[in-house]
Amino acid sequence: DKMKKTGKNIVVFYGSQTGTAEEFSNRLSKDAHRYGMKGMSADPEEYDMSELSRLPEIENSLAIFCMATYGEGDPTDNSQDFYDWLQEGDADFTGVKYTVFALGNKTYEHYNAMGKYVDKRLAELGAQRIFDLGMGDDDGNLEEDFVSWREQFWPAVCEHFGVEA
Ligand code: FMN
Repeated sequence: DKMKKTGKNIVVFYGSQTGTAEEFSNRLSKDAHRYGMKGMSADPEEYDMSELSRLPEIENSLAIFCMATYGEGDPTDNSQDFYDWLQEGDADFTGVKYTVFALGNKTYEHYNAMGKYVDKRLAELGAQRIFDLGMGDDDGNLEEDFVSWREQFWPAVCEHFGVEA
């Protein structure tokens, strides 16, 4: 049944200013429990991001990034350090499996710039994208964008890990 333990770990990071990305992150970590996976929602400011590539169970782990964009395509305050560190380019994400859900608003010039950046940059730094970038648009229906991404995401994760959906 769905409550059996799979030994898979999901950590969901949120770059959030007014709480939406954090809420999505919390929902995804709760979802994980329903699939028998460990789930944890985390503030990148309070997590040693360099730990990610050193996780002992890296092949059984997945990092999800719910990233909002502000200003001129800028990160949120709580993801600024993470962003700066990614830009420096000496981080190594080899072996890290990930996916990104971007939160933004298409009326801005730099639509979902932060989500797009993280999605692209992690791949450049050696991480393995296991599901396509989700684009959430606050000008349309952000909740619907999130729900439809999430509905496709979970079966893909289960298939990737070889666990029952
Ligand atoms: N969305 C974009 O795609 N690009 C932007 O440059 C951008 N700038 C914003 C600036 C302000 C002042 C505000 C209020 C929103 C902006 N947005 C932009 C939209 C937010 O990213 C979107 O509302 C998101 O859902 C907020 O997530 P949060 O509640 O987790 O902070």
